[in-house]
Amino acid sequence: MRLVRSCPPGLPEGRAIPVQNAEIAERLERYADLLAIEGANPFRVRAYRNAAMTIRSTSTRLSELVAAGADLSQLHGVGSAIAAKITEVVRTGHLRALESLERREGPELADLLRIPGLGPKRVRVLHEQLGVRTQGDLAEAARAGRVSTLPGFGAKTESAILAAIARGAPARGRLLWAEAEPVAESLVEFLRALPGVERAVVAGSYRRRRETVGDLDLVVCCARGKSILERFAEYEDVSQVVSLGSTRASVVLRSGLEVDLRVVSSASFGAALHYFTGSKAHVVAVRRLAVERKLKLNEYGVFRAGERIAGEREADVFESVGLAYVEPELREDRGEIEAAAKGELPRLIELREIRGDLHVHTRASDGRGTIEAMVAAARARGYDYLAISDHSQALRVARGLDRKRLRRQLRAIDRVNERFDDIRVLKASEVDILEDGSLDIADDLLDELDFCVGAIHSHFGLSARKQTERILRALDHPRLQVLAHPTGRLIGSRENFGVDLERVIETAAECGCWLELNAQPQRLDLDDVWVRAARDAGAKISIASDAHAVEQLDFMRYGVAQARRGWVERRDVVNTLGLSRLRKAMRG
Ligand code: DGT
Ligand code: CA
Ligand code: CA
Repeated sequence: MRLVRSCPPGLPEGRAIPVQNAEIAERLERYADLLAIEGANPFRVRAYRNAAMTIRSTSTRLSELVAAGADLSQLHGVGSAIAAKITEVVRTGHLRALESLERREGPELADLLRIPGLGPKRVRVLHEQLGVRTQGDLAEAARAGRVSTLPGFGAKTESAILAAIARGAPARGRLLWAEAEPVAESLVEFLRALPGVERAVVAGSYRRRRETVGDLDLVVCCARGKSILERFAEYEDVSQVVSLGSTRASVVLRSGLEVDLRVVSSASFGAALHYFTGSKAHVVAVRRLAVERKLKLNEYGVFRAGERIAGEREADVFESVGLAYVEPELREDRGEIEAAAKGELPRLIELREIRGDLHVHTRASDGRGTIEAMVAAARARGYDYLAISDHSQALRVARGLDRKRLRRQLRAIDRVNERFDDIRVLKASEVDILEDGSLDIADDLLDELDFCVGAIHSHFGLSARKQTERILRALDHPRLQVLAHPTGRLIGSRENFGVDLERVIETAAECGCWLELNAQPQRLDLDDVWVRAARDAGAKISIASDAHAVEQLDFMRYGVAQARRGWVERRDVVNTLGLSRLRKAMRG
């Protein structure tokens, strides 16, 4: 395989496979977590987190760059200190700075951050005052009532902590879809190159574009099944072969990801693809329809009295039970069967219908690209408009722009607009919604912007009632055009900060404020269920990359996938409009 051939001798001891991007990113994130708990400079902490994010979302293997002697500090967000750490992980498999911090503070301290409501500051207090180093220590201290005696912790927090620990740490072991993508693509590429393989498709939750995947399920159509499965088990990225039969095999990859592979004949390929794409609930519901028609449906095909009437093509499987073809993203048994029976499925939004991006950053705040670079990248994607929306002054850790710097940026945007007539750069700001629901930019300055994107970046711990009131008050402001990442969740690490989304959606629909579907792979906020609720309530959606570097404009496709899972159509999404219709769609 490409990856291994290009890798020089001198891999970390005991390893047959180069260190992967996800592993490097995870180490940097852990290091950032521990630095944050220690109270290190927030800029430094953020630098590590941003670098980790970049590494997770790049398809270039850093191990290959290191092997080629490339200058890593050329990567966005990677300075010389971080470059040295990446090189160390690739060459040695270790990150000494992290390991010495872990020795000092306890290897599990950073895991406390996974408990909802515990940020670095609180973990530091728990660690310093109570000597807490693990979730077990914390549970013991909470049960003994010691947590509620600490400044800033009450009885409520104490019982919330206990409840969270009892529920178990939030989902681990699921990979973000975006992290699974390079793994899945390499595998498919490997399989398709094997002799006799006609088709190889990743089914399961990956094909349904769920935001995270538990494992990968591959369906391969091939004449020589057994030998293909043996070759698959020898794939260089495999660390363990769980099972190996004549039609199926399961392996674990070095990244920890499990892969199931089924080999099927071409006469069954469509049926197998449908079966293994799932979801289980969807397949069960389709099978029920088959039974009503006195048909038998399984992974080999659809049968009437023992005779196969469908199986080669997935669309025929649907047709045989009286359904229109259902896109994989909809197969969750959330009404798609009924809609397909009535011919009322939505015509889902597609990436090529996106005309611009309404939320991106530049190096003026915490982005890595200049305005010019971001605009060039947007033009390369054929966008009609791009909104520059750097942070406002309250978000100091992101170098938010004060009045003077924002005005300077607006003039710079004017100059860029004079140069191009195929794209319009819109003047925006990602304005902090302050604790009381007011905006972090004065009205007279807001008047100079094309529109503004409001966001919550502080006071995550307010009660649900206060948090909701805070956001409703912000929505009341006639200049607030988009509510960014409405729940604030980070997949796997931070839950919705408690806001009553139903009320927010209803209010947004009424007042004409758009709701963002933030396409960052760790956010995807609103999620599929809420974006569908927003659409059903008549709220308009802005699918936005929130790009902090030029290549992150491509996050748009993750947002579009999540929107499709939420039944979203072109007409629901404001950034499918041309510029003048977009302007007309704005508030007041
Ligand atoms: P995941 O891996 O947790 O992200 O989610 P899925 O949906 O990929 O689930 P997985 O990997 O367990 O199974 C893949 C598909 O195979 C699933 O969506 C439907 C089908 N499947 C697996 N096991 C069963 C089963 O016991 N009954 C039925 N009806 N279908 C199954
Ligand atoms: Ca799966
Ligand atoms: Ca599976």
